[in-house]
Amino acid sequence: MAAKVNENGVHGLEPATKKCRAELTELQKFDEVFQQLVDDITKQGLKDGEIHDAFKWFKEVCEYNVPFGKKNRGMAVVSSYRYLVTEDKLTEDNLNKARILGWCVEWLQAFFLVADDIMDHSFTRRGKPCWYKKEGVGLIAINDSFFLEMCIYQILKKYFREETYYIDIVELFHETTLQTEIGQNLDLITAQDHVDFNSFSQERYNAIVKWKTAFYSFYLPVACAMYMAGISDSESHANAKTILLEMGHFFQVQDDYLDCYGDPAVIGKVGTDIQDNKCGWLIIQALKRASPEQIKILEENYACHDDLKVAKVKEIFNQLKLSELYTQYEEESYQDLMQLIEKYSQNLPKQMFIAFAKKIYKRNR
Ligand code: GPP
Ligand code: MG
Ligand code: MG
Ligand code: MG
Repeated sequence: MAAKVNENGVHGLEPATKKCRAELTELQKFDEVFQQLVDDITKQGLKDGEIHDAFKWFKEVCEYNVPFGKKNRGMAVVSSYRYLVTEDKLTEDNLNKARILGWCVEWLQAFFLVADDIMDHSFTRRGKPCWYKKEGVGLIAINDSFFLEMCIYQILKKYFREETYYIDIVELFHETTLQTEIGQNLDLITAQDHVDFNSFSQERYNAIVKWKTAFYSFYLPVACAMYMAGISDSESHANAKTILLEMGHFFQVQDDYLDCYGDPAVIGKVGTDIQDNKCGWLIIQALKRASPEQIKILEENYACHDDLKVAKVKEIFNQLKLSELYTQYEEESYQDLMQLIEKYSQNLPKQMFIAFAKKIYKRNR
């Protein structure tokens, strides 16, 4: 599979060389910050002979795992911040801080993904082998995942410790990590060993996606921007959360759909949800619609690392026209979200939420 994400240079970041600063896109400016952060994290360790080798390894961990994603989450910090403050606050210094916070979200994502790929027995991520699949890495990736988490707090301490909102942000990252771990647990315990469709329900599905995805992917980036903009009251945060958790729910439905129906060359990963016995959106919809005969076939073929069995499950999904159902759901979900934005944005800028939503609806990767 072509490593598409890497076509822009060694780190897959947008090239920014010949343009003057004013012409750089927001993404290029965001990308420019990354290498500095890697240097901040690794500079001291690389100079210390005793631990040099560890930091040489960690530098590669960061460069392999952090910068190759879509960067929607990281960029959302910057774009939300732009919506939340008045023009005079949009100084290069403040925008740079928002970019750094955005990269902290990307580091959090890398920490989760390195570990998630081990737990989900995945093969590829962002068009390349998963980190743990690389020769010489294996289960060292567990320690690397812990290291990626700690990078967040190194960065926050260096750039934000003098800010009034420092503790809010640190606590936000802690709380979000716990929430995601709760969701990951629900995802994993609902998928244990043998097929037991009795444990799969729409309610369980809703809980899994809220906790494993929505908090960290949607509420976190906007909450970072809100704290940076001086918005810390619980009502504003509760309103933002209501909207963003709904957006996160849709996003994970889409991830589950793409796991089966997405093009691996485009999404950068090969789906494993059927093999892994996941309580995903497709199987939940299938169980609501299948005949007793179809349920029997699903029971016999779900949760097996066997291509023929996976194909039989997909055949039932096709018979039940789940692809069409998804298209319909996407449309309805977008309309529902727009209504939620109308109702809950209140003092917060509606456009901030709409812009975020537009980035994720109708995506194919
Ligand atoms: C997405 O699930 C959720 C995560 C990546 C959170 C992982 C949380 C940890 C505490 C490790 P997924 O497995 O469907 O994502 P993907 O399809 O990208 O593998
Ligand atoms: Mg997972
Ligand atoms: Mg996974
Ligand atoms: Mg998935």
